[in-house]
Amino acid sequence: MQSKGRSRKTVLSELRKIRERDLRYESGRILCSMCTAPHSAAKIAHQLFLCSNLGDPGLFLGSLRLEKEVTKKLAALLNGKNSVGFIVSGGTEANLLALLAARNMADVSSPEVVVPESAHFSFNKVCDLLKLKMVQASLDSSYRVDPVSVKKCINKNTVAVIGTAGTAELGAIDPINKLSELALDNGVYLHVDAAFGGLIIPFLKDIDRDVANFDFQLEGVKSITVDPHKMGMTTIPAGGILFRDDSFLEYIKTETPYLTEEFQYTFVGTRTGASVAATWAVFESLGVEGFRNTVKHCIALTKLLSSGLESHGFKLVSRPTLNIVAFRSSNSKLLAETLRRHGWFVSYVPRLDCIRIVVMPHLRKRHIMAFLEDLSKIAEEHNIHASF
Ligand code: 0PR
Repeated sequence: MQSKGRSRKTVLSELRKIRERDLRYESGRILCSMCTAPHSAAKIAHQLFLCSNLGDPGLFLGSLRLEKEVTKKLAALLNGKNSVGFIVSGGTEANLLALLAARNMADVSSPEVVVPESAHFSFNKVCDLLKLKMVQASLDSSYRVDPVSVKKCINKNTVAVIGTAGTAELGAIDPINKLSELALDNGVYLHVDAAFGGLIIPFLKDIDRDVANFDFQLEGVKSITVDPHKMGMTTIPAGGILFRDDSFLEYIKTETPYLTEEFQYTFVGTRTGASVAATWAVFESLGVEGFRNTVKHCIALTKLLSSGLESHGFKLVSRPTLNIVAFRSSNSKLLAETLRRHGWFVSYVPRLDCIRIVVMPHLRKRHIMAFLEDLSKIAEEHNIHASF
């Protein structure tokens, strides 16, 4: 650090310059992210609550009220009549809290968790931290976890089964109803990772899609991850964890002797109320109708993109259920790298040897059309074939 401070003007102008190096969602070039540009009301709300710390909620009663209201709204969307929860740092922390509850409730000496092969990598971190043995269940031909494989993985050490409603790689929805039956039959905890899908699936039935139950309507579901900082269009950090009822909180609480509240339930101590206020602002501004329209927009663009890819001869890995499109070419890794060099940021998924595109609300029809045009040019120039 330099000995004397610089003027506010110089500091901020330097920051503005540095920010030019960050990509902007509005450019339409970010095709690999599950985050998006925050809603305009979210940006203002975030600023308004910049000083709020939900780690010591007794000082920030307004922010605490907003967190309660936001989690209540999320719970209502996911049919959790008695659900309680928190807005946390992200899906990773939400998954951590769920498995912490499951592990502490079960109290077995060598705990194991059954995790689909398609589960998000946050479970690797969580299992490592919580010293849980991760047992992988295999997938069926549509990349959903196979309940027969899950059943085989369950034994006396199993403390939880994980299902994903909207996998990170393909947007696939596991058969949560089957997992719920298995969980109930075997007396194990079922956690649903709907970090991405939780703010899409509830609005799909209003479009033209019939998606099976994945939420608290199913008795076996004990907790759900649902992240406002993904399809919730709020500011980062805003992950969400919901438990079926408040009895689960007993297993994740930590005493905080000298704070304004007696216990803390999140992993992170000092945590912002700003993104909670931002989430509240988005929910109030959009309502169900606004979310439905956003989901409609993303699904329409997903269709445009997948049919465009198919008409160029590319093969889809699977028919998109949500707003994620995955496709293959004769050299998907090279194609992804080359696209990035041309300013199109797509993901390459090694496990499936494919390119993944997440069709988020910041994308417009013109971005999809421009991408498809560049894609075929780039593929041709580099001798990469759509069909192979
Ligand atoms: N569960 C699922 C199903 C997820 O998709 C993710 C993140 C998580 C849990 C973990 O959530 P946090 O990252 O909030 O802790 N999925 C995205 C992904 O891996 C995260 C992401 C977001 C990646 C923006 C890139 C990016 O630009 O694709």
